[in-house]
Amino acid sequence: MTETMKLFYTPGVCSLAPHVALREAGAPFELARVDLRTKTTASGDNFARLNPKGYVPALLLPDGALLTETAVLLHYIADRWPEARLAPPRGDLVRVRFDERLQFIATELHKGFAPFTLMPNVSEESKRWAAQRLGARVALLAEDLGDRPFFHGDGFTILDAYAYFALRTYRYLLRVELPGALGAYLERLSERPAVRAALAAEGIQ
Ligand SMILES: N[C@@H](CCC(=O)N[C@@H](CS)C(=O)NCC(=O)O)C(=O)O
Repeated sequence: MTETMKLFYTPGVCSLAPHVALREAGAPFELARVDLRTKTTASGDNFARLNPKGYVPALLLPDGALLTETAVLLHYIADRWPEARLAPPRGDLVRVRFDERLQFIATELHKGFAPFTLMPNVSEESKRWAAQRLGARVALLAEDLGDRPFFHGDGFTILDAYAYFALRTYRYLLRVELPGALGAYLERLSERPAVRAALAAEGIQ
């Protein structure tokens, strides 16, 4: 049992999205760093025993419940701290469209990074194929954003938290410029106090 929530994270990976969202929400939480190679935490705990999925992010609630899956953590944070307005209210098509975009980032971008991260022995041809698909999806995001400041409405939401991780990772892994206004969008998000604090806490730039 813990007094506050505990976010299990690894610097710079997808756990950055809920980490930023927790800070944007002003939620009380602590961090536990996970070494994904050894599946142990910085304090020496067996992470794989705690989370049999073996991956981050995972959010341990004060009652001992463990939440996993980036999109689920983001929804949980938005629902738990509604005053932070990190997602539109449920019940109409606006929310459905919002969730559709979140799901797109989760399944079409985030999970598309594997050939450049986890997957062993990927051929150059497979990498080209994967890069081309990712590029097409990022182009759709650029079209979707247009010249708006955020992906939804006029304030930061969990969609931006997930997009921040995904676009930053895409740019880093593929060493490419982001299309349209996405580069400027990413730079703007980087200046947000919550994002800066999350990056500093994870020890990354
Ligand atoms: N389905 C999970 C996937 C999470 C995931 O891919 N986590 C990566 C870091 S971005 C990880 O911990 N990989 C280590 C592993 O799979 O062993 C989610 O959406 O949160």
